[in-house]
Amino acid sequence: RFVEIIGVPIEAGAGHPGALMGPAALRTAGLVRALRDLGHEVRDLGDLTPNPWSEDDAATARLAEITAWSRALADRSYAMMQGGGVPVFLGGDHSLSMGSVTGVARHCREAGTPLFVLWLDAHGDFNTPHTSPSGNMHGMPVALLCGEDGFDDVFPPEQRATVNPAHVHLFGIRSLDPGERRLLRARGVDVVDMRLIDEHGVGVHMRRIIERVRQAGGHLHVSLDVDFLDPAIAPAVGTAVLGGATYREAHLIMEMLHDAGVVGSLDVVELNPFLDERGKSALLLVDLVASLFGRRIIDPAVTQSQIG
Ligand code: DIR
Ligand code: MN
Ligand code: MN
Ligand code: MN
Repeated sequence: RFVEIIGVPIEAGAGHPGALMGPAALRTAGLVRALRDLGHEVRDLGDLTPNPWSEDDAATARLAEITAWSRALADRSYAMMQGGGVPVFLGGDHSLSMGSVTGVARHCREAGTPLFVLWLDAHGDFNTPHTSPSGNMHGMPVALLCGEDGFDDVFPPEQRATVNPAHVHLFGIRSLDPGERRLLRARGVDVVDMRLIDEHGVGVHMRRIIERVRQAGGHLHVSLDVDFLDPAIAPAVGTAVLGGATYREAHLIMEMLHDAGVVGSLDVVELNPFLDERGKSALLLVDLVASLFGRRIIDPAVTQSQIG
């Protein structure tokens, strides 16, 4: 299968400006070349352009902008899925997943394929307009995707994705707001927080999640928020939280996902190049995506022969 890349330069969902430069920074860091070097056919579709939105009312301008992007992206994401490639959505802030996953979910629903979501993030992104302390929509996409109330402006109900909350795996979590924590518990979302990762290691939980997707014959959508990573290795985020995933934890996740062959679509979001240190975070993200698409330290046949 070929890989199809699309930039989604939106920052209206974040509290700090800068994420709209994310797609450009990921391209500059060599994303397309890294995937081609692995032997993949890669098509770069450039950046998405939404329909114009009205900014007359300052109070609702950000909502109007996110709505325009979400609707355009849901249509494009669905078309990319129907085309048979593996779509990679370059953010842009995490509100873009409202559109990307809505399109993926529509494809999966029509194809009768169970959809699972792996959300790699410091945050739960399960706020609604009623629970959000900040009002920033990058903290809300999982709630929208799981059918929570308060999002009728973004998608009319009949166009809304309905992702089963029991098929969502939040991973790397270390910051939840009180309202979203209550909602996550009530909806039965699987939350692998940093405490569980520290105690068991990422491998245990990744094996559990991968096995579940495999047994269902499912499609796994991976949504990678830069703030999943520890800010020491990925400083280019507006909402850094200490105690994130290490370099090897992140690579191991990508390597296991590649070997399992279950990933059908990917978001790489929240990169804010304005806050980066000489491209360090962008380069790390490119390396992680390369691991997800098959880059490995040593050929598995060689390893096998050495361990018998
Ligand atoms: C916070 C931060 N929970 C909010 N969320 C972020 O604004 O809802 N998500 N930064 O990535
Ligand atoms: Mn499919
Ligand atoms: Mn986050
Ligand atoms: Mn996020």
